[in-house]
Amino acid sequence: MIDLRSDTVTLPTDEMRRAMAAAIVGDDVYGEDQTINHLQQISAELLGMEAGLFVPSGTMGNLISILTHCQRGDEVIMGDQAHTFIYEVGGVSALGGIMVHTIPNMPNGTLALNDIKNAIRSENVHFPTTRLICLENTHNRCGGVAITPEYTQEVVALANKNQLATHMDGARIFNAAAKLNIPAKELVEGVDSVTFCLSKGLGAPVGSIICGSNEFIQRARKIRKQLGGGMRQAGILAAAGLVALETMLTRLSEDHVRAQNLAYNLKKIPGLILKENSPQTNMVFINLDENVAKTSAQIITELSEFAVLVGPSGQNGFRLVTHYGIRDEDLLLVQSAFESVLGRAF
Ligand code: TLP
Repeated sequence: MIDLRSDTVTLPTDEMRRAMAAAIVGDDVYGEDQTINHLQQISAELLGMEAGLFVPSGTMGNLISILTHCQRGDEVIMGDQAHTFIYEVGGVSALGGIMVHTIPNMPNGTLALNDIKNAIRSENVHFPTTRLICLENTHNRCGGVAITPEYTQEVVALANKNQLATHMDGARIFNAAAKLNIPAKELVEGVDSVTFCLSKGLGAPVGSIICGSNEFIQRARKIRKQLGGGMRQAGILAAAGLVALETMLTRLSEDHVRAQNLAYNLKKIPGLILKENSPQTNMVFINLDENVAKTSAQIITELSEFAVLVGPSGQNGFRLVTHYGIRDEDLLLVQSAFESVLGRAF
């Protein structure tokens, strides 16, 4: 199978499996797992923050972060295309009683500063209290686009001026760093908390890290426990995360090049329209043109008969995500699978 549905499908490398088997572990609820402590420390250093916290998933990382920043009835401002708004099962509202105030994401993944300003509540007995602004980098639904540090700094300045906190869903922050060719810490300077994922393009089987100040992470640790996310000898998992940080960061730009090559091949096929400015990093977004007599769902099913798996995007489109499990020779097979399926579709 050539699996382009997501970079979450990556399997642990042999080196990760060896590290997992050899990991020194302890009870992490007591803070005694050396491997987790090491991973948290390395992660915090990479992101230029004081402390880190190992959590099972990106979804839980965002949830814990937002619950740590906000009280029940508080409001968080985020984009209407944010992963946290669309794909995290409404957890912040269901579990935290937190209001989500969405404003439109610009096509480049940012939020217009004016829209943020207008969304911040003034002091009034009727209003919820605005507490937090969330950004996402790279921005998944906006095409995997990297958000620049200059933009993030502007949002941080606006947040500071209004005594608001900022959280970055940095599930793919290292893809953004690779794309912009800068250290990841520059992308979160001044941000109060960030979640990044080890189990996407970095290939670890499980886990994400929240980074923030010592005080923030101490409170986040308690909320992780409250949600049932306090794990015991999870250094077994953290060991793979350490290998991910040691070995996978420098190769992410290979995925970006493969996404470019894939897009170049596919856009030549009649019936496919590459989304404007795609790809930005490791995600290719393609739509069907209106002359194609099949739905994208039918095409996805037919592609699977050629051992090619792609994800849906919107009503009539696809998302193809490159990762270290995709090799150069796979790209031609994907192209010919699309040609075969679309050749029968007019
Ligand atoms: N995204 C997944 C799906 O949930 C859509 C994917 O295949 O892209 N933030 C961002 C920006 C994400 O893209 C994801 C996963 C998460 C958070 C959640 O991470 P997990 O899946 O570890 O909970």
